[in-house]
Amino acid sequence: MATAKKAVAKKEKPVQGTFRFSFGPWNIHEGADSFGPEVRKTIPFNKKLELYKKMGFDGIQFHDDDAVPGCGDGKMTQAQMIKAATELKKTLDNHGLTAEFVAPRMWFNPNTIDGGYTSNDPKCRKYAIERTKRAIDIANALGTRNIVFWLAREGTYIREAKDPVWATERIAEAAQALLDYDKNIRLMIESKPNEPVDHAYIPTIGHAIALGLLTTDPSRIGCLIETAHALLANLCPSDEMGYALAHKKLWSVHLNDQNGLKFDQDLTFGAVDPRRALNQVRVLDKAGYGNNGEWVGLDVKVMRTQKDKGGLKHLEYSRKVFLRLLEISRSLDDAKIEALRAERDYEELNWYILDAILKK
Ligand code: 3MF
Ligand code: MG
Repeated sequence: MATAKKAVAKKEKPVQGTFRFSFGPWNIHEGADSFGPEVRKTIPFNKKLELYKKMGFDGIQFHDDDAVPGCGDGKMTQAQMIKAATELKKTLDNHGLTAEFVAPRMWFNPNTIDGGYTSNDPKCRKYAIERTKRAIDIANALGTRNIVFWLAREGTYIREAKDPVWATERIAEAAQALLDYDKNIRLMIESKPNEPVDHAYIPTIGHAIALGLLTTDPSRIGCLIETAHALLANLCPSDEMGYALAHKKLWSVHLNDQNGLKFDQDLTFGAVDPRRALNQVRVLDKAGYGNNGEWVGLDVKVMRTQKDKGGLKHLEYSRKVFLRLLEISRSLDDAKIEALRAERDYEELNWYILDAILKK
């Protein structure tokens, strides 16, 4: 029996993940929020690059204009953008860093006040698609085929502002145009249910995966799951990851933490609920996440109260928390867990997990 054989083989050598860490330059920031100005000095981009390896990170995530400043303003030619990205690739190589993805940061541009792909204004929709094509050019120059769609303003403040069928079709049309533009790239949709808009289209990972079915190449549409975004949809991040993993669609993650249904906090991974964090690490590890080159991205913000000197701790500690939880997860006795499941003794299983987390 092939299945029984597989199970035995599995027991001998359990599947484990391979974990390499990444973050984006925006995760080291000056601390401005909607109600107050910056509180820390700017760390120049080139200085940030020097910090990655020192902190144990090998991958860098980019917005298009992190990589090529000003690329969305309509003042640079396509050739100039590619040239700038090619130069940056050399700098990354010198630092031993790999570009994980490029995401078009459209939400600051006047053309996207009411969204890009779903704007009611055709000129703005065109801007969004053209800008994303340039993000693809930049990604190619940086040596990555991953394009992230965080659909910031693709939604509404009042439901009557856009037709939801039409809006879904427009997002799918944009995705199709991009898949057609470059036969090698793949799109990773980073779903989020709200903020900055009241209701975003493609609010969960189920929506993200299903969107692929509206294109001619669903195999090139996957997702990036952010802990806080799942929690803002009142969903369990590790179950969301499990769902995406079952579909072979979990191509990146943004680990962080979040105190309930409020603004997107991007707290240090595990800071609110270490058990919830353990379950995310565990589902990734058990599914062999990273064995096909997927990265562990940390989308975390340092507290606004941190002084200049402490402005990197959220990244270092998020990585540390991940690795500590990985140790805990791998120390758990799978046979014991199976036996407790079979016995339906979930109280004992509950204690087993709590005991592992709270160990002195
Ligand atoms: C917003 C986010 C974004 C995305 C980033 C990459 C600014 O809640 O999580 O961070 O992660 O734009 O697509
Ligand atoms: Mg994110």
